[in-house]
Amino acid sequence: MSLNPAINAHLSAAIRHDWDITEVQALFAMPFNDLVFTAQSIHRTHFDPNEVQISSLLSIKTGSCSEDCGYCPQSARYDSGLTPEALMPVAAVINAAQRAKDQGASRFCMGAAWRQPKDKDIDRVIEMVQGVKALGMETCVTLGMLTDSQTQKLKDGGLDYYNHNLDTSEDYYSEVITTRTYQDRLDTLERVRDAGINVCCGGIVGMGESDVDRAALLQQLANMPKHPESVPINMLVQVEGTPLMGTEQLDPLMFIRTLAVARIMMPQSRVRLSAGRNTMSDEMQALCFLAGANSIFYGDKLLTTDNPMTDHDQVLFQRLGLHSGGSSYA
Ligand code: SAM
Ligand code: DTB
Ligand code: SF4
Repeated sequence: MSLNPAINAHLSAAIRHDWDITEVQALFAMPFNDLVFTAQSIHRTHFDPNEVQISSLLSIKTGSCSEDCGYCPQSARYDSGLTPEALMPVAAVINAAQRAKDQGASRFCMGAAWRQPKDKDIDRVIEMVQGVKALGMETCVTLGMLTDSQTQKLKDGGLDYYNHNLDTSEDYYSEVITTRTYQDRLDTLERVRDAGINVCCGGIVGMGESDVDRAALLQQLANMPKHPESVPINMLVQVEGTPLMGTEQLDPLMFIRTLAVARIMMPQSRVRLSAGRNTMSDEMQALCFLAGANSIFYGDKLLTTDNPMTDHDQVLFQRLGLHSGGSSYA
């Protein structure tokens, strides 16, 4: 059987960093079956197709954030009913990491509701990183914008991954966040990359963005000099009190297309089916894995909102014949 030449071209293509927006739009416009087939075929040339990397999240500092991200329940500007919490003690974080490891997570991601950390905060976060690493887990932190010296301290402290999302396209960014710029995000990402820390960078869909915004987000990620090792694709979790509450729901098939296009453009990255799983059916998640997602957030909570229960995920993995494992080092 001969393949459609358009599919064949993608299957034999080298790793690229020079995507044109029209090429990305053409991927999104493919017939659904052709798109998912192409993504799954590429996935299989780089990864075990039945293996999913498992990360667990913990909010180590919750709420009272000075930023105005329109999706976020942790902004001090919105009344989401959240109880703010100061930076956690190190021992409590390590206990939570041990529980996540016991449940099957290989990476522990610690998130703080900061615009940017203070230098004294970095010292405590490094103690957390070292304690979690001592359990044999990979570490990831997401703390907001970093200075050069903070980035270097995290690298020297042994941090494996830094999460910093672009969230959306450059054009749509200012519709969602006004207290920092897209360029601020790119600058922190460059610092993290230059320091030799693995990059975890993705975005959120379902925020009312257009088709071209989703294409431009993936173009921006894939045209970085090196692809992020992890690419979290979040479906907006709508939280009461935030400005984006009530946004029109994204077509679930468009979410799957976004994962598939990410897989095609960043063949060696871990593409993570991230926030939003709590409202997705098992069948929808199965299609996400078929489209090339091979990482999830696991554990009953994301940062402040609900995620599927661990026993439900364990049954889903059994039903799909999936197993956990792997790291995102390509
Ligand atoms: N404050 C730091 C920052 O913004 O970089 C780190 C924590 S922040 C909560 C991490 C990421 O969570 C955001 O960049 C965003 O992509 C994601 N996020 C926050 N609220 C979300 C929501 N309601 N739905 C989906 N993703 C969300
Ligand atoms: C990412 O891309 N998604 C995670 C993690 N990186 C930090 C956060 C999702 C947060 C969802 C809303 C909440 O639970 O507060
Ligand atoms: Fe603060 Fe991060 Fe939430 Fe924005 S996404 S309000 S920076 S915690």
